[in-house]
Amino acid sequence: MPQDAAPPRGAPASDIDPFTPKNILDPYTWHHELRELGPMVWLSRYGCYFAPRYAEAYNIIADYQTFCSSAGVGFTNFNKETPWRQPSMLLEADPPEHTRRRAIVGRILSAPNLRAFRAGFEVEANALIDRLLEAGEVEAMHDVAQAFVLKVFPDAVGIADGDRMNLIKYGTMVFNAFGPKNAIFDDCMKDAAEVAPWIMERCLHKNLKPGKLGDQVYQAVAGGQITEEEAPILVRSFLSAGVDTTIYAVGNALWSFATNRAEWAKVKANPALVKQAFEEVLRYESPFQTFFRTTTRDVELAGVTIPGNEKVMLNMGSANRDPRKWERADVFDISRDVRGHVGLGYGIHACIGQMISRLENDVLFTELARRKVDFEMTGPVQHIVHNTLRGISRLPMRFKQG
Ligand code: OVV
Repeated sequence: MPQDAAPPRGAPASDIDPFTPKNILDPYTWHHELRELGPMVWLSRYGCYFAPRYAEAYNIIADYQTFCSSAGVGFTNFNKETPWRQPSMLLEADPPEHTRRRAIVGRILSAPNLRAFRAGFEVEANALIDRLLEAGEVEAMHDVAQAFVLKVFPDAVGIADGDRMNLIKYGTMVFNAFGPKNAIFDDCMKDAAEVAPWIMERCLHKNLKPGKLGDQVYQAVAGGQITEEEAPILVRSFLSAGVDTTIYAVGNALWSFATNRAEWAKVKANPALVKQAFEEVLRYESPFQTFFRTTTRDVELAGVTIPGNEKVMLNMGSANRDPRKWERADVFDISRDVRGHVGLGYGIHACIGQMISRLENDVLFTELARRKVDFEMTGPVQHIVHNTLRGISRLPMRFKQG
């Protein structure tokens, strides 16, 4: 798999493969090993560098000119290989193009512009909670996380009902494609020929409900701020980035609470803690784990010289559990000072959808807490085997009135 592997200069090498099913299912063991090995590690199997600790990950994200995004934020270097889809105009772009587009989309996804959605999300959350209490035992990924997010988020974008599982299939492709082209990638790309055109069709103005978030992107075309060609690709970003991430965040939150019951007890006693608890979920079980940057020049970092046009791997899950930064890093503690976690990245490429994702989580868990709902595991959890995301595929749970 190595691309044209450059020799490591001053970096310790490791032959750990972050993308085996075993290492995907237990990421924290190899994160720990590689953080201990050094601040910059050469992954010999892939011919790329990895910055496993918080400090270097932070510095790399900050220096977007040296560590660029336009060559892709996956393992594939767009300077050397053609990407599987037209690059994202936000994620896989650099200033100045990125800056202009981000300003427009950022306004659409800003907290003030999203406020109008809260009441509707609350209605959906309460209807869902009624169903959960009625059912008792559920598979919470399907019956809670997917049920809620696949209802409220596409509605907010203005996507018609029907076939919404395609959104999950597409997100799975997009995020797995950030990894190497392994069996995980091949497997999820099987449906690409049907699902990718379905997504692009949903991004056309005529298929977006007036007044919702997708339509608002097209309003910016009318205002001359973005071009006609950019609009559907920007709407595509909503559908690429907003579905799986939030579903797994909800699942990771449910699981973190169910396995740390004292933390849920705190939230139930004081629903105002939901917001800070969610930040701790993003630190402790970061849904978006692995991504890459590409060097635009030779650069020295932590005593290691990285040549230009090389991939550098980052892992937010590893940075978010670096004991150099966090006390009791492996403990889920909603009372900790969680500021500075990089679960949503930061800087010019910080998650642009974080306000709507936070809103979804905030509404769901606030309503659960306000109604004093309890939930517990009724069987073993099963995590997803995924090149990029940390999430759950099976989460058997019982919901009851606490
Ligand atoms: C953050 C993110 C993940 C996946 C896709 C995109 C963004 C996009 O903009 O398409």
